[in-house]
Amino acid sequence: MEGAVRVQILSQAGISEVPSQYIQPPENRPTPVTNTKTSLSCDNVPAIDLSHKEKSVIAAIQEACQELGAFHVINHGVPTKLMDDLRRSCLSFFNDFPMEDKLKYACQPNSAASQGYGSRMLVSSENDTVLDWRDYFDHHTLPLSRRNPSFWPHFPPEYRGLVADYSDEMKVLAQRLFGLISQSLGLKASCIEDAIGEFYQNITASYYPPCPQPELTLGLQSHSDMGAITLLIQDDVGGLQVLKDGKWLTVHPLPNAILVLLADQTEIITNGKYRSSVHQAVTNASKARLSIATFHDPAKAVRISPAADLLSESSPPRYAPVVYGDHVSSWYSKGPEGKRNLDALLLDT
Ligand SMILES: O=C(O)CCC(=O)C(=O)O
Repeated sequence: MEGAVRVQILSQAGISEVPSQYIQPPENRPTPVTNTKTSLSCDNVPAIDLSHKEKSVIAAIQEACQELGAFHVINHGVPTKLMDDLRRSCLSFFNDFPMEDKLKYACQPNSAASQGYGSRMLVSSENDTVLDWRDYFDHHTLPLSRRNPSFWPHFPPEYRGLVADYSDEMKVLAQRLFGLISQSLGLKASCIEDAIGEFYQNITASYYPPCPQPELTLGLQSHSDMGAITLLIQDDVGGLQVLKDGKWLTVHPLPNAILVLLADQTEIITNGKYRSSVHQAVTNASKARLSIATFHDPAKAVRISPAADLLSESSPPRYAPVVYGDHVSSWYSKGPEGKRNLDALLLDT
């Protein structure tokens, strides 16, 4: 369970071998990013310019969603300065302040998805759970009633204002993307947003300290996100990979871009026409890496099922309806293992 150990402490101790809990079984170990035979380049992760004509944007989104479930957006309207300031501020929280001060914001032990400073994502107490080489800070940002800024770092001083401003910008962008994604399937623009209802938004800053044995570890294990859509920014270090046709594509950082990752509820609502993106983060030996993911999810009580307008006799539902909170509980207790919780909802068609 969530103890006081943070990966950064291990990394800073100068160990030459990672503790055994962080060693992945051979089949899950990363392929070296430099090995171009097995790790394809990110040219396959398209960058979609949102300032182009809507018709061409919708066509590009349709292709990207069908091919990969992941794409960059550029000219997205989110101020570059805000993205840079937030990245700098999050990095400063992890790098510039004493551990004892940071631990005042520690996540609650034994509780899934509690906000705060943590390291261990799953609530499973099984000893065989392999740990991620990652520390994080998770914020509950929307609806406003979930916000408890006293739980957000008071240092560096600008941190809390930046998270609040960034939350607003991400909400607007997520709404715009849901409209475009719905239209790319011939649905009315509000279709996906209507299915999700009020957004539950979390912002998670992930910090991956240098790792002495990157070939044995993962910064974040293979998973698809359980909600509806994730908007991710990263620094220039790189380490994110998305799965395509059984191979890991490295998503090289694209300055000022925002990466869009389709998540499980969008796969259900689109009846599998669009798949959620399976992704993982790898570590490296020399440089800490930072990413900031903004998750947009339904409320726990919302029941998600394939959109009626996509169903017909020749296109029956492929997923059983699910109450979102049940999907979340299953994800946190069993672990993601790629997409096993979503696959469990697949119907025989
Ligand atoms: O660090 C990354 O690039 C991935 C983060 C991520 O997948 C997550 O927070 O769920």
